[in-house]
Amino acid sequence: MSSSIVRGVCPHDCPDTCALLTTVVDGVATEVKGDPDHPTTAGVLCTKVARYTERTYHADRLLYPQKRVGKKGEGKFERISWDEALEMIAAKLKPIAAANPQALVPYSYAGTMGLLQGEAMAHRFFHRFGASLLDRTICATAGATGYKYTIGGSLGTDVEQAQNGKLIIIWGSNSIVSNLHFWTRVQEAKRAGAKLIAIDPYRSLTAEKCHQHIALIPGSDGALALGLMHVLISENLIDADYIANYTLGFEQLAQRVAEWTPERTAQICGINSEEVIQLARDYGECCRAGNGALIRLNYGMQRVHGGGMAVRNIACLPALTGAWRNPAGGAMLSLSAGFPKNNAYLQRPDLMPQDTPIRTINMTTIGDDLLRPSSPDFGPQIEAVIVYNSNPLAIAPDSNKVAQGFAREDLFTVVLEHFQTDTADYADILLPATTQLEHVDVHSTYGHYYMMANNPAIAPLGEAKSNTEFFRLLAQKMAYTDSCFTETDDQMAAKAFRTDDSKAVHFDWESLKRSGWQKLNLPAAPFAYGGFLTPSGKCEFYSERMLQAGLDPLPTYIPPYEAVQSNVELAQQYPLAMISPPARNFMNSTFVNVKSLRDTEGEPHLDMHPSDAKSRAIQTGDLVRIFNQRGSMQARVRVTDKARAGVVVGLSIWWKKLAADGQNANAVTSQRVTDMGGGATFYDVLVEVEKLG
Ligand SMILES: Nc1nc2c(c(=O)[nH]1)N[C@H]1C(S)=C(S)[C@@H](COP(=O)(O)OP(=O)(O)OC[C@H]3O[C@@H](n4cnc5c(=O)[nH]c(N)nc54)[C@H](O)[C@@H]3O)O[C@H]1N2
Ligand SMILES: Nc1nc2c(c(=O)[nH]1)N[C@H]1C(S)=C(S)[C@@H](COP(=O)(O)OP(=O)(O)OC[C@H]3O[C@@H](n4cnc5c(=O)[nH]c(N)nc54)[C@H](O)[C@@H]3O)O[C@H]1N2
Ligand code: SF4
Ligand SMILES: [Mo]
Repeated sequence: MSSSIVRGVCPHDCPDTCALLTTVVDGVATEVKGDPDHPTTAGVLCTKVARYTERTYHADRLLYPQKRVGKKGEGKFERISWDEALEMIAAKLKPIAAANPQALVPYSYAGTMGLLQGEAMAHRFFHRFGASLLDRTICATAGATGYKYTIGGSLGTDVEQAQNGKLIIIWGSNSIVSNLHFWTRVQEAKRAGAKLIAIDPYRSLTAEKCHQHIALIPGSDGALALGLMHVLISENLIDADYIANYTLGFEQLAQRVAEWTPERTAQICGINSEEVIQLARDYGECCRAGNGALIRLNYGMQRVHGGGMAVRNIACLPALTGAWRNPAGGAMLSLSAGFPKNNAYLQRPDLMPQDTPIRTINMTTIGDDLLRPSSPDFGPQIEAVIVYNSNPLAIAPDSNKVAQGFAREDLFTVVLEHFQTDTADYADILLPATTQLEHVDVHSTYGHYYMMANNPAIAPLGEAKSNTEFFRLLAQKMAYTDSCFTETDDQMAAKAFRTDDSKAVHFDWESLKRSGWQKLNLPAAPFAYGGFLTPSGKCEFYSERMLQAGLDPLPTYIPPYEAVQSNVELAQQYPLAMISPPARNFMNSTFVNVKSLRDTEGEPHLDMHPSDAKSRAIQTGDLVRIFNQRGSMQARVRVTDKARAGVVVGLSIWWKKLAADGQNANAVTSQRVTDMGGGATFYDVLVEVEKLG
């Protein structure tokens, strides 16, 4: 019997990016554990990944290539060989390459966050082909753009400081579910006397455990931040010295927020003016005392029309009060800009055709875009899609449109997957992909500052191939001779970070593979002495770049597209706001097919406030139909005051085919995009709910 422990990293779209230790006995992975020595993982994994072997060795794993034999969406396939599969794909792609390469579109997101199995060989292939570019907006671009205008880039407080905070505001995030290792540190801070405040329309698992919960109306966060700035300035709870040295546009900001009285703010947010005033005082006084005041803002607030502006407004707060001075203060959204990724090398944008401008397809609007004919405006109709690391049929908004698009008989679809997902059912060619236990990868993260290495623990199951290997083989079939298509994963990993950047001078792939993780060189408090990444080097309360982009250069409030307050007409038909944030036991739509985890979630639920349930004669346990102008889905109701009145909550994202009616929350969400960054507006939705039969 041979037994070993292999160092790896959790590949999922989670800020924690845990260091894994996989036990392998006679070539079989028997257990996956968290590395006790890695400071942020601290030996703990979430329940999903603690069961990783269950997912890896799942009886439904795709093990060999297949071609479609039934109708699109039916999910009927027949086994073929890898060589046949690659020949068939190349035969479809070659005429497209000759006529109009932009008719090919990649569709991928964060099934794995690895820099290799994500966008390295894949990008090289699509760039060389001349395919359309994909704008990966489905998650984070609204907030990232708002944050960037204000702070300059995705940098913030080091999570390893969070336990030292005295006031921690968890704003639009359910940390217990989606950021467990941050929550552990928050607990430590709580034990040391910190105050915890959650800002969330829903009393989430996390909000339940905070000292205070401010249950605002979805999409009103931008207004709340304006009201807080009003109180901070009018009560002089600001840091004049920090403002004078490290910010731009304070006078204009003060003028702007003068109109945002606590009363006006409270009315828009659906809360009390005392809550606005008290929150501002707690925050301002904590900063004044020099204590760590940390805002953990996350994506909850930015999946609405004004999501980018909301993040921008909140990002102004720590500069206004000098919270950045304390390493445990400041703000955390994504920390991804800490990593000097060598994208020019990994992704080779220089391979793109230089003679024609390449169009960009927004992944959020894939439903409409698949249904668009050729036009001078749009360019060529989409003729082929290669899907990897994503499940658009389940996760993209307005999914009836997405299904209609992928059902097009004249569309050629390749899907690389671990399982036969909702999307795989629409594939013409369905290919088996390796999991993190079966391939090499190197990772940056967005929730801590460690570079991470993943060693393969076991051989690929069946005939599964890694994404990099697929694109290498396809490049060969397309007769691409560029040497970058023969590089191995190890060769690519060795150059993943730029060692000419002081943050990663010590990066060495061979030693990273042995240690598993290595921290970047970064100061403890990133903006204690300014040094923002904006053009002015200051925190920009006033942003010239926003003005140039046609946006208000100052913080403002942008109401939701669909809300009782801002869309009175629509609200007469569909009076309830619906949000569909992550369920604890799923990772987006990943893990929904792992029975033990699905059983824990039970079935699709809808949490509904007693007043909304009563007026519709709905009780706990009733099956209901949730619907609007775009579609409908069924769910089992839980009547609970966890949901604020007027807001219904359906934790997501279910596989549609594993739901009784073949639908999920994205049947009702819309393809409209955010104010900046072209992001999805998943939580900007009005619906009506009725009891079924
Ligand atoms: N277990 C688990 N973990 C995950 C994921 C998962 O699916 N499952 N997904 C991963 C991914 S891809 C991401 S992007 C992150 C997401 O991480 P977060 O952005 O932290 O998302 P959630 O933890 O769902 O927290 C969002 C919270 O925002 C609230 N919310 C909704 N609308 C609003 C609003 O308008 N304003 C405010 N203030 N709050 C609002 C919701 O009720 C919810 O409690 O989590 C990652 N981690
Ligand atoms: N209603 C609603 N919709 C949402 C959200 C919401 O809160 N509400 N959240 C949105 C957010 S934040 C996000 S990030 C997106 C997530 O959208 P996606 O990134 O598409 O996430 P998943 O649903 O997890 O699908 C990832 C797929 O990649 C596959 N995969 C994993 N590793 C590999 C690999 O190495 N190779 C290949 N070929 N495949 C692999 C997995 O099996 C899985 O099916 O969903 C969005 N959709
Ligand atoms: S999903 Fe997040 S918490 Fe769970 S193991 Fe992966 S990185 Fe850690
Ligand atoms: Mo996400």
